[in-house]
Amino acid sequence: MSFKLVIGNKNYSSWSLRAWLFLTESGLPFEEIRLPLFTDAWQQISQYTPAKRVPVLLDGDIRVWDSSAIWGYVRSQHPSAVGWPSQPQAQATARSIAAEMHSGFLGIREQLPQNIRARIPLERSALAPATQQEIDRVEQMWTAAYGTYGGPWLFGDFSLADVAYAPVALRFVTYQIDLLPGAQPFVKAVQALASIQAWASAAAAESEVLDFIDQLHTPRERV
Ligand SMILES: N[C@@H](CCC(=O)N[C@@H](CS)C(=O)NCC(=O)O)C(=O)O
Repeated sequence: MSFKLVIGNKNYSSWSLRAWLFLTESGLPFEEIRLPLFTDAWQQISQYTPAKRVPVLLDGDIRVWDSSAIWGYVRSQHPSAVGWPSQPQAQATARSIAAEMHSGFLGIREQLPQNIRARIPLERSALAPATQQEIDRVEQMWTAAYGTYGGPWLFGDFSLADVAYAPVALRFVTYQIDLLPGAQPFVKAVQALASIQAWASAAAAESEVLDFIDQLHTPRERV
């Protein structure tokens, strides 16, 4: 039986994108159940997960929620699904930075929320100092990964670290964040991915608008 994946809006839901990208790049068939956030349809989320958050994976009667639980569960059944680099140092760093994303970067999440179809140019200096430091950290880790492993992805082959950071790359595109040259190859690699282009087209075609995201930055803050 194939999987079903409950997701939010493609434009706004970065955790949905991670689970979707993981399954898609793993070549595993699945059906999408889209529940746009904070609409009447969103109320159905309680029938899928007590946590009331997306993504949720349905495998028959089995439900798995939280993106990292989803790829852990799927990989236990499909070991060839997208995973971690095999070389120990690469794997240690890949796991660490993916965990860093999962539990941190609150400034980026709050000030640069996912909004794939929008273009809202911001100066880095207009952001809170903590957010600027988080962008510095992401730039440093991407630059170090490309410097060490040589691309085309953070650790050579496409891995769960790339899944974890793909939505961050798209946020930097939305807000036109001026990145150091060493961090740019990752953004370009993400934008060139056919699966990401398909997701972005679907995001652009969605009709729901979340004002608290689209109106977050006042015209004065915009470049
Ligand atoms: N750590 C969770 C985060 C899930 C999450 O926060 N999802 C957001 C959408 S991107 C959500 O469902 N928000 C609904 C709400 O806050 O009520 C994961 O990895 O799946």
